[in-house]
Amino acid sequence: MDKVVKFERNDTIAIVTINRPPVNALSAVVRGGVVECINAAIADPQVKAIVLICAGRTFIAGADIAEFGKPPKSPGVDELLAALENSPKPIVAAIHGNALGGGLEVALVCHFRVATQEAKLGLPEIKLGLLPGSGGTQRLPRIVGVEKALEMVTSGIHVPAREALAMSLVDEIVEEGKLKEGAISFARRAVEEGKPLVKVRENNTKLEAAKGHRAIFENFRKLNARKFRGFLAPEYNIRCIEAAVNSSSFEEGLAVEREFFRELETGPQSIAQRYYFFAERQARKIPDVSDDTPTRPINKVGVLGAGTMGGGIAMNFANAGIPVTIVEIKQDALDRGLGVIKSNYERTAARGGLAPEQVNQRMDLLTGSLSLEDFADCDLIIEAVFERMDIKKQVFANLDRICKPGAILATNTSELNVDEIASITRRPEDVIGLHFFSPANVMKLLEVVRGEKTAADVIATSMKLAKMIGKVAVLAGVCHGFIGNRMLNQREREAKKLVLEGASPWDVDRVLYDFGFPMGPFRMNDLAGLDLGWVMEESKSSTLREVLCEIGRLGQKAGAGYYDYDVDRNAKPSPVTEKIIKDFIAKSGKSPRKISDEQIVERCIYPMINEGVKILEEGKALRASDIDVVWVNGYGWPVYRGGPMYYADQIGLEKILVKMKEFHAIMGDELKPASLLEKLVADGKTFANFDQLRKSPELA
Ligand code: 3H9
Repeated sequence: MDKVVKFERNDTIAIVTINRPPVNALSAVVRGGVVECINAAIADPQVKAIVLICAGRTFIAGADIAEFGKPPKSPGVDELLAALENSPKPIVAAIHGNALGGGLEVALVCHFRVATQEAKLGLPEIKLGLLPGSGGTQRLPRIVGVEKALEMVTSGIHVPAREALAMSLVDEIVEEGKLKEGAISFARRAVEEGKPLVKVRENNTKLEAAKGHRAIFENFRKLNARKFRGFLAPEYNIRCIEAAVNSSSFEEGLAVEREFFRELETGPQSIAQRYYFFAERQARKIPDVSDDTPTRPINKVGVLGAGTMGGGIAMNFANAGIPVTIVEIKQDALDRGLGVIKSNYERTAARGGLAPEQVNQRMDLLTGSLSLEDFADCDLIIEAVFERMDIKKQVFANLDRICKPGAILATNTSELNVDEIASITRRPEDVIGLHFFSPANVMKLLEVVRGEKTAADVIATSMKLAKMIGKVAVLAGVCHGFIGNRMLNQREREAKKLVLEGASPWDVDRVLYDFGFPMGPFRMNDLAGLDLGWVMEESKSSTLREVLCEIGRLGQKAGAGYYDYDVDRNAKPSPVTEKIIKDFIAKSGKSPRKISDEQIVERCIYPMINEGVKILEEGKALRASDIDVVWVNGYGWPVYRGGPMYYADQIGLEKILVKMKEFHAIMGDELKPASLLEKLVADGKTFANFDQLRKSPELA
């Protein structure tokens, strides 16, 4: 077997190669191997300079996340960094793929850095609820300045090599495929020219400008308050950069970083976010669809419907360079749809997110048509038409007639029965649900809905394609509302019931906002429009929503819904809504009761979790962690709470069961505890145990 870290010599240049797939993470064996090889290179009198390089797809992508929270193994990262930084011979980090987190921190203690054009560099620890814990917060601002460093550590952005060069984060760009030669040549030049051995820690020039300017940090906090809300790590990252600026020595700043890192690492937010990191990757694995399942080529996509959903879906593929045919019924709807897409791209370009020529390149990939027949040469067709079974069936009968053999026929339905839709075709094995979330060009989640007869290669292709277009895919089975909406329906129903029991819509919204959601259910309903699916002629004044619609309070767009809205769309509690609620309660003959914030959380969240368990027991989700991935990506569940099923494990399944039994006794069968929940509690198990058992059935 190949050594994890290998030492070789090219004349006077030592090459230390890390080969630890998949991403050369800094696990103990890597750290040990690098220290050993660097020491060997230093001791070798023939060696004048050293190149640190990685095999496989990437440079070091960070610390080994699986090692966090476990007893430390020697040598530690600090020992490794010291060996590199204090080397009396120049060390050149040769970067391809990604240099992330601890990987970039390693590169920053090397005396020089070269990178391929495609390489990306960043400190993404924030995404794990952490901060760069090996000097990154102290060294980065010394190279790129305080403002850029603040932005990089709090966003976790991966900076492309060209930009990194402009910020002096790398010293030279090397031709793709010639990294080793380029790094060796750089190392030779460093020796020949007697380049001084740069120690980033010694350079304070870029920090001086920020010294004593507290406003830089205050403004940054203010500007990002909304984005950082609820998270601990952004504030700790900022404080570390402040420490870099204001400490009397590098070591003092480093000590601050170490202390904050330890606090975050052992805190509940980072533990939840690390769980989530692996959950997202686990979701790609489907037990009966092996990784080597052949996939179908997707060179052209068809999208039926140029409305908000269809347009957003089409943009995903154009962004990935895949041509799309968009079909609409009427020319004006098609023109409008394409116009909206163009202005979306133009807005992104105006913000600097796209080069102007890219707008045209992407628009050129989109072809509008009024004829379904134009789907004949598409490899994947996604329909985004009105949510009605009869309409969907008609569409699929046509697609079956028109589309070439082997084409994947996908429905974007958010709740309809995919098997029933598939049954109208002669090829149900080619039919799948691809449930995008609105706005489809922005939202990361894709529920991939597997029909009873969907072929394995259709599933494998859909999962692969999702990654290609930057989506996080989760496999769901056919059931009403699939994973996400099926659980959301529980929350919606209970929130509305709570309001008729005495809680105000603003109380419910405030509690869920404080829990970490971007907005509560009533604000969300107002935003979506209360008239969604409502018809005046059929309205019976039997629900709060119906009454609001009947008097024209259709939501934010009408300036009034559950809330009143001012011209700037700020929401204010509405006395009109309050009066209607009061009348409803009076009519029911019950008295409003005082409902605590804790009760609101329990009533809104526990039934959702209970529904999640039912989804699991019916096999409609593969794992509890898949449900968490759906909720974090599609419904704004705060990632620092892991997801609803992870959250349930933290508060204890027994507590949830007790409450569900209470709700069931008072409110009937729609709140009946799931039998799997009862079983897990009886066995003293958690959802994490459940997933573990699924992974290794022999343990069950
Ligand atoms: C850190 O560095 C802290 C320091 O500041 C201080 C230390 C003291 N560890 O994502 P993929 C696995 S914190 C362990 O599908 P891609 C991943 O689970 C770290 N495992 O590939 C998956 O395994 P499996 C800072 C890791 O090509 C496989 O690799 N760094 C790690 O789509 C492939 O991953 C980060 O946060 C890891 N660090 O994307 C970077 N990284 O096949 C985290 C990956 O069994 N990583 N794995 O499911 C990434 O962002 C992406 O993996 C990357 C590649 C962009 C590199």
